[in-house]
Amino acid sequence: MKNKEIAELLYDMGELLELKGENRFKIIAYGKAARAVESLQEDVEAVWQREELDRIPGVGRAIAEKIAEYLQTGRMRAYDDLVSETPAGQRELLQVAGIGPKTVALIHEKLGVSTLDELEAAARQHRIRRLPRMGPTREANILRAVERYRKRSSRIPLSIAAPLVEEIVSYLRRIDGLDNITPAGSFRRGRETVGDIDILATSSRPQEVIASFVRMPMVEEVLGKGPTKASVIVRETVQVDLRIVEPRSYGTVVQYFTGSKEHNVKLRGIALQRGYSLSEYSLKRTSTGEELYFDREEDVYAAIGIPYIPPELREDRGEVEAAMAGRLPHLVEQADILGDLHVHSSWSDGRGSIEDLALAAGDLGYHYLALCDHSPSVGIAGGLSEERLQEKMAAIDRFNEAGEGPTILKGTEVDIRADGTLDYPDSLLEKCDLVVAAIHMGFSQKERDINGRLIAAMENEHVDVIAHPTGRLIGRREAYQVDLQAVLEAAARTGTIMEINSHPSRLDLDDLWSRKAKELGVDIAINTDSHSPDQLRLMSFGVTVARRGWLEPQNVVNTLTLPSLLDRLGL
Ligand code: DGT
Ligand code: CA
Ligand code: CA
Repeated sequence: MKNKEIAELLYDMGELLELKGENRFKIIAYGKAARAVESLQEDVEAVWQREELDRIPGVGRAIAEKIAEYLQTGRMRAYDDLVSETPAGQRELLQVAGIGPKTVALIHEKLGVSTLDELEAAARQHRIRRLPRMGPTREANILRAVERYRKRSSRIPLSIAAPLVEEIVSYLRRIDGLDNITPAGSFRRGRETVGDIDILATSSRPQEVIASFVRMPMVEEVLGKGPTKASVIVRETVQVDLRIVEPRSYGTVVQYFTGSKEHNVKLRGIALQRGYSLSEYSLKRTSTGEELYFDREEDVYAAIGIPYIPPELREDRGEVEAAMAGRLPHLVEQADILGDLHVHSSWSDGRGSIEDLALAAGDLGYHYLALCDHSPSVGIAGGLSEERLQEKMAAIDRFNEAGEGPTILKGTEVDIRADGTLDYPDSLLEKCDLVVAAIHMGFSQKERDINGRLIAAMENEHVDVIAHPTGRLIGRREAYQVDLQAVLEAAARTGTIMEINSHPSRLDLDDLWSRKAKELGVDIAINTDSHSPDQLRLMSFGVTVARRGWLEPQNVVNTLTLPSLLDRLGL
């Protein structure tokens, strides 16, 4: 349904016209039309098909034509013209909360301010407060709004979003009268960063749920609040939208707000071909106008006649076509994971003993766990000398002989030195059950050198896995210069396993490269790189990346049973 999209466009038109100093009636007409389209009870596209756009109260002839143009061509020339006439800086100023066309025009005329930076400088120098209708309070508010706008334009990493979602959802679940609840949007699809957090719920007492939501202790600002929805800011910059929806439409609403927008466009197209118009409220038979309601998302896909598409795939990357052809992958699940092949212990910089880690792994139902502590070069992380590694291997043998709990594999995370050699001699690596190799230093080398290091490591017959292949830390450190295509081809050639590192700050390989690995026939290990027993639970983030990369259990080595894994490792 394009109602919201068109309403936004009309609101923007009104603002841009006002900024331009256009005729007041024209400006008012756009605002009125925007509200009319926004509150329309049916799909604006259906009204257009009946050629009744100009019969919507508040929508005149001229605006009706523009809406029709947009529905037909996907563009509105009048809007495009206005946008190109308005300086980009001024358009950005309109996006700052509390700043409208009047203010933008005023500060431009009186202070020559036409960009965000100039506005911030003017506010800091107290030049805003002296303008008519301004004053110190307004000036301070503008400054805060600018700061918030700046922070808000950056996306929120999963490492921040995930615990917040968990906290908010468990808070809301405790409210009386709350029935269903689910996160939707990019969070549900498992994207590595989210723009904002969308939560959907059903309740017999929506008003009370909304009231409790905006009163949560973590809420710092309420952006908007209505009878069935509210938006708040938590942790300074994170926007959370809650919608309470009708139980009978829960399935279509969850489908709609899970997105992605591109997936939904594709799906609606397929629905139309099959005689249905799909909206967030219902699936309507176009021939009879009969509306079908679904309280379960699975039933929406079934009614359209295609298999259920898991949220992680809904990015319009071929999933709708695959579903129609009956070729959706059988995505790997957390329950398929039988062990973790990259875990640190208190022998190096981890916090758990062999026993602690084995216990935690047992709780997760794992069959095996590879303890991969650092090698000597990584001195700050307590890298083990050759002697210490031998001692640790003996300790693991003693633990396994006792025979309680998962099997501990004797591993190492050996550093790939700047010259591409490994930080332990082959004679020692040979004694390990599992050798994980990774780059920890020399990040600024040229791509050719980095690739040379990784490929040299992969060519060593003892190296089984390359850990966190790009070295990125989301939001903190860019990947080193690496040609992953060439690295993955080398992995295919040498039979080296590539890691999906599950730490929410790493997620490395990412979804797209994981999918590329699968296409090239490269095996994946989903590992946590845990530094304490509780971090073993981070596995779910890696599984999500794998699912977004279309991986199936057979692509992931740590879904193998212990004997098959040992076989794969040549043991
Ligand atoms: P984000 O928040 O930028 O990480 O991405 P999303 O996907 O969570 O997007 P958001 O929060 O703007 O909206 C949530 C979902 O709602 C989105 O994935 C699909 C649906 N949606 C929102 N606006 C539109 C729209 O204008 N058209 C369509 N088809 N779907 C929309
Ligand atoms: Ca979102
Ligand atoms: Ca949203």
